[in-house]
Amino acid sequence: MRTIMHIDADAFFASVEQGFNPQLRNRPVIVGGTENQRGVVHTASYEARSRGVRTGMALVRAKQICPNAVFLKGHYEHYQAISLLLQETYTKYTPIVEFTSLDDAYLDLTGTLHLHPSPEQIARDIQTEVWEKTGVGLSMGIGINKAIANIASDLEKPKGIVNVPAGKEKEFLSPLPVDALPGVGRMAKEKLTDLGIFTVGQLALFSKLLLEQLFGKNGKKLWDLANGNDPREVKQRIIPRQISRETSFEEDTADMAIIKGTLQYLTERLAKKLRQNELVGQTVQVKIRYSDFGNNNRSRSLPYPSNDSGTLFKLAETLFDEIRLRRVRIRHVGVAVTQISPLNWQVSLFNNKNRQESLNSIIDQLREKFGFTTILPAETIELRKKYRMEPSGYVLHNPALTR
Ligand code: TTP
Ligand code: MG
Repeated sequence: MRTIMHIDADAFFASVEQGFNPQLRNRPVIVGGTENQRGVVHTASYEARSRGVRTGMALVRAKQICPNAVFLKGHYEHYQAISLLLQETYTKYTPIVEFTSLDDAYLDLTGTLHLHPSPEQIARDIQTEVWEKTGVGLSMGIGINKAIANIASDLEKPKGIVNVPAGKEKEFLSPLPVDALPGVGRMAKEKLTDLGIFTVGQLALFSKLLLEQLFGKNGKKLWDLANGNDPREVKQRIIPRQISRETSFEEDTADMAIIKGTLQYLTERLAKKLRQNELVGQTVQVKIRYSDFGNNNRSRSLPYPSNDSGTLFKLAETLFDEIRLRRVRIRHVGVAVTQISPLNWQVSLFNNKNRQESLNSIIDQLREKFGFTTILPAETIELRKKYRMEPSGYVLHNPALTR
């Protein structure tokens, strides 16, 4: 029997802002942009939520219903710094911590419980430590698997601790509405309502076979969730601050086709890494080192995070072109992304599952099967003059990977 804890920070971005600036405490705070901007609410403090402000709402609308709110663009570096502190705190209790976004994580406590009085005590200790250090409240759920822990952590927000003792899963789930289950959105809920299914308990008693016919593969998952089963393991995962790909040229060069081709190739590798780990990055940085070891870096953010090599390279190329190149040969180039977040996390706000994404997943599959060089941007073909090509990629002179 496993003991899994799910921890989700309350109104994360807004709580961090309130933690950093005491004048914002107990006031409605909205993060997403200034009040006249066209964007949407990324999150709102609980003071603003009580007036009806929600994630995804237009900022203009939020201003109408909560005129005295403080509107902020947000400070991603602060959220990342606090996330790091959360990481440090959680890993004191178990090494098996899986961050699924900056503010939400699963802890597998199974192997370390004997060191502590109870899982609830661990929850209270973590909650107190994080609150005192950062002013961020945490909601936590404890159960025999990820789904139970996740559902439990959501029930008594903010600052709730909900423990579902082993064996009590069905009792716990049964009265909840179907959309308490992870993955059940508006559409699925409507479909289930049509079938006369309103609660998880009703769903658990429904025919598994029929659910499979109605919902395909997800039908089986849905039935399992409703019956309290979730075999997924907690995978050790933290969200990296930065992922970069860099290389030094064998001999310093001024050949633009080679330099840009290399930059594009590195971006291609970087994007593959992001997609492999189901991450997206919002800020792109280009790094250049000259033969006299002078450096030139330049970075800028995309309007929304991406893991598409074309999108990332377009910005990287612009940055490269903007760096006024000195009349000195180049010895080293690199590209990096920061402001990294998990892919699924942004879906609700930036719903752009499009042709490009489908194309990327086909490219990834082809490369998985036949090697990385099976498909490459035409411009990087220039690199064949310089580098040996193997199925796994160009054999770069002195490649450097950093995280
Ligand atoms: P959530 O944990 O979903 O929301 P929250 O922490 O603001 O509020 P709750 O108390 O309900 O947990 O997301 C964490 C942060 O991620 C949130 O503060 C803002 C950001 N975010 C986005 O940028 N885009 C999104 O689509 C969502 C859902 C969150
Ligand atoms: Mg949260």
